[in-house]
Amino acid sequence: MGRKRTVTKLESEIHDQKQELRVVFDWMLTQDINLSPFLKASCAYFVGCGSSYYLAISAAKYFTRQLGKFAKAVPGGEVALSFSENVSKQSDSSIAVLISRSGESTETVLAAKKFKENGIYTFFVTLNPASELHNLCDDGIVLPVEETSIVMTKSFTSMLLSLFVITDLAAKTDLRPYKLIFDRIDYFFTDPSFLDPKGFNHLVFLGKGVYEGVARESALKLEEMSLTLAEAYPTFEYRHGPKSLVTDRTLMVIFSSDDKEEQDFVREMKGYGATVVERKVLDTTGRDAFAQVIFSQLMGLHFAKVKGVNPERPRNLTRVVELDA
Ligand code: F1P
Repeated sequence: MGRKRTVTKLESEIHDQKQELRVVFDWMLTQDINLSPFLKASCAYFVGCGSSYYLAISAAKYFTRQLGKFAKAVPGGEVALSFSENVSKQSDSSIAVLISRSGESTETVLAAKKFKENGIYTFFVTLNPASELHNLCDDGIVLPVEETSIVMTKSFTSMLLSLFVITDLAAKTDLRPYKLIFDRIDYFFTDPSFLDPKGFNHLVFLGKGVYEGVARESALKLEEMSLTLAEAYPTFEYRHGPKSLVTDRTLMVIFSSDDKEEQDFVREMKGYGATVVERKVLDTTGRDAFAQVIFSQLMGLHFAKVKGVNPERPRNLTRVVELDA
């Protein structure tokens, strides 16, 4: 009889999402979030580092889509150290949304301080109630999610979901489509073991609109978990140069719809020899983006396993990047 394989912390955090995302959604609806700063703001900055920055990209695009307001995602370090290049002087009527699992990433904390010094309203999203970000910001939410791994998985999906829900509450959008997404949760857990990492030497993730952040986070998952170099672009940017790299050893994952433009793009890439995996979007607004990244998290685990890399211990990486002040 074979020995039973133990499920690692990281694996269970990934699989927890099947139930926990629903819990986060229901919890969000019980929160009495003050939406007026979001409604009053003429523009919104979504700020974070690493995975939290990538989710900021998707959150900003969803915000613009649903509320029609300008929104920009900026890495924490850019706000902290290059403020005037990133934040307009006419920003006093904007809102800054600071995103951080730990609430302690130095650059995100410094960014919050900069926004405050410049009279900009700050709202945090974190998992850590005892964090500096929580103390600093004007308002925010601490999600009821625990994650101990170095690599961010359910913190990414739940923080992105929470920002989608806030946006939808502010826009007074119908929330019923979330139910359809949860009903189809198994789709996001598609087993990626049909992909043989040894068959490829070039890995690309692409997504347009709200899915750009998902593509970028997907590449980061492959890098952190399996030490595989991966590229990510907004889908149609890939035609403008990077496609020169495509060969029959390219694996391309595209978060795509059946739109003619995207299907033409897929055909073109297949024509260059790429193996294209299409992850079909399930909602025309992009609100399923929070869950689409789960496939890439599973890919990270799978690639790590085949390559003999420990996904729990990404090389050189710590759970939080804290810099000396
Ligand atoms: C963000 C982050 C992660 C990265 C690593 C270090 O942290 O950069 O994206 O994977 O865990 O921290 P946080 O500000 O969201 O806590």
